[in-house]
Amino acid sequence: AESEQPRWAGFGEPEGAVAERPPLRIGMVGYAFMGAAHSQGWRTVGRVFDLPLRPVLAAICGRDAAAVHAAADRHGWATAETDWRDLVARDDIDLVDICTPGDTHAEIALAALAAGKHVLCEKPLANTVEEAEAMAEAAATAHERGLSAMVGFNYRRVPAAAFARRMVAEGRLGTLRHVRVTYLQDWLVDPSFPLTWRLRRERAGSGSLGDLGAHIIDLAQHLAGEPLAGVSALTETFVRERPLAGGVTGGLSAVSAAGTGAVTVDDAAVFTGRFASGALASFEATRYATGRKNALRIELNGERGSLAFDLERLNELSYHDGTEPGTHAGFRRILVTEPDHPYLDAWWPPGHGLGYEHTFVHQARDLVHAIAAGRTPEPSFADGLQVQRVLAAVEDSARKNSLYTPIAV
Ligand code: SOE
Repeated sequence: AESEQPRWAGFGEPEGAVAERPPLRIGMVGYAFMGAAHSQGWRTVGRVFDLPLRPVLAAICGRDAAAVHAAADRHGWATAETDWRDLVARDDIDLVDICTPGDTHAEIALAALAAGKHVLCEKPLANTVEEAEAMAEAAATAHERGLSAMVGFNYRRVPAAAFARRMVAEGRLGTLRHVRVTYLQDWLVDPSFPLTWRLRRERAGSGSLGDLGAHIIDLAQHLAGEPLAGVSALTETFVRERPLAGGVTGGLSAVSAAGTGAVTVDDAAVFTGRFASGALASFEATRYATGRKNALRIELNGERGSLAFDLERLNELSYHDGTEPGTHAGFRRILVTEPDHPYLDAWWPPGHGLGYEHTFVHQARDLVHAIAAGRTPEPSFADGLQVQRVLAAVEDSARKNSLYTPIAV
């Protein structure tokens, strides 16, 4: 419910009888980077937003007993499990939150839905289209039993990105002509960075493409309000051998090495696409953009105006109103921190700004509302499957190289 007055970060009077809200008991699988981010989301969401259910951090799960107990203690989970099957079998868990590498998403999600749990699954939904199809089908069936399943494309939940969606839907850009997206990181530039699970196809499905490309495919389609109709792609693996990671499999953590192993995923993907409406799109996903840390940038150009967003300046949106006289027109900065902007009525006063972690709070908020209302959450497993199909099309196009025309020397 939207309050008439903003309640800065829960400082106002909560609406309704808080004590009477039924609990939503969460069991989370995985406790590395995404596990920490989701924990922040679940821990914070009920303090900031008025929710119909009360999230409870019931159990966290990971294979290493000592590490998972330490994670439970650090992130505020009541209990710990070392086998996800035990977590899924518990009747005091209502929702299973999957924060593991892609090779386990399908198995855990299918078991959780079959056991009557709601599911939140990290992106990309799966490692293959076949797995994603099974997951989307199971989610659709489970929905008839009152269960909700959501995929974690958290960048939709940056207030500026959500506001950009609203502006496009209002028609402020008119007919879209261009969608230009890049997602640039640089943590693989050093060739001595070890071979972590993200660099192995059997664990991660693909490389920059599934990790970063999935985000920008989802965001581009979400902002444009329509799916891609086709793609043409190039992918590359720049460093094909890397030191073996000794023991630790953390995605971004440097660890000691013993020998080398083959990188079996793409390091970078560059592709173009066409929306059904005819708008053209370009995409770049790489971990080799020296100096770029988490630069997700998107620009949309339409007949009536343009919008640009940069995740490294995530409280801002750049907007050009093409209907203004040329003498006065130009890109202007909208500071997306007003209570009337998405999610911001519950946070801090204008200008105080949010960050990366708040996207996980908003994701939790939206999922709790969908569960309470019996609605299919967005992005749904069907949306995750559609992104998986785009990822597969990109790989297929890159493999065939069919539209790539070499220049004569
Ligand atoms: C690593 O490249 C990573 O953590 C991704 O896996 C996340 O999805 C992205 O949000 C930030 O970078």
